[in-house]
Amino acid sequence: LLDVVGIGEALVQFNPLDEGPIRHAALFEKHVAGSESNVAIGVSRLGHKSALITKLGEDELSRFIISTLNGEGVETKWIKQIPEKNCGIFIVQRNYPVPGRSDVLYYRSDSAARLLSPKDIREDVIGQSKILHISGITPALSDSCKETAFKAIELAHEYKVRFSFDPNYRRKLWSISEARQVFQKMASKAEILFSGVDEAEMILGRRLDPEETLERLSSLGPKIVILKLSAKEGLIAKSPHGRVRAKPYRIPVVDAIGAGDAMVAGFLSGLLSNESMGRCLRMASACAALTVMRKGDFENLPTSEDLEKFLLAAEKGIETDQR
Ligand code: KDG
Repeated sequence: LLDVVGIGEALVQFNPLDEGPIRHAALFEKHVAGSESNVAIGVSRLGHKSALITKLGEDELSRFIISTLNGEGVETKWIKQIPEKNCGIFIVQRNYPVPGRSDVLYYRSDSAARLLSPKDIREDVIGQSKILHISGITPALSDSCKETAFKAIELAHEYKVRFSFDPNYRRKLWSISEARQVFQKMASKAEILFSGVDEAEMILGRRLDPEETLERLSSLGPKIVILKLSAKEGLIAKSPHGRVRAKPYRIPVVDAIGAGDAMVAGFLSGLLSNESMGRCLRMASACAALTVMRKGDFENLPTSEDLEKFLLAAEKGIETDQR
């Protein structure tokens, strides 16, 4: 039995030691990244069983991804390796040109993951999972990736598997108008929907206040909606148990990439452990805070024990206010 199965591209991230324009960066750290891969690692660290379905090459970087996932306890046996393809990679540019923001340069247009097709989705794998998680990055990769996502969602419905969706809009992969239609469709099929304020605007067609945004998003279908407000405002959520809010933890930000996935992992872990909505949001917020404190999307994701220590310390007010 699986707690969470993710479907999407795992990539290698090169993150420079220096901030500023990439053309002047000389030394890089190499990390495993990719939205669903981050979520799969995150929930595994928190004690749940997860798997990633994707395609990779047989190149050294693809091997690096597989061994990292294995090392993190993520099931990799359904990952297919295509001999003539490579994995995708991306390079992070931190704090330039906008201080406090990271930008990315993608080298993924011919990656193995673009070849994912509905045939790669096994009914028994979806059927044995409690949660199917897919980000809006997967349908942006290719038509066959889009079909794959919808095939998996259809199976999830058939088997009463909870579908968790995070639009994760990536403007370098597709236009707002292309993404909007797909997001609306995926959001309406989701049981758990994570959304940023801009993504909610894309889905709803206009910007509304947070309360109304939550209301409208949940009227599309999802039982649980988590709205990511700004880094200063934190998270609010609506579920059949009511509305809850979590303030963000104040921590020094090194690289914000991966925060959304960490949040998803923390939230889903709370949900899988039948925690209250308030506690699920605090777990989500804590995972996001920890991950942005260093480079790499997943390395700082906590184990349950470390998460507990973080939450306890935060409760006692042991925070560094450096943001
Ligand atoms: O959420 C973080 C991911 O966006 C990052 O790891 C890379 O998957 C990625 C993407 O497509 O941007």
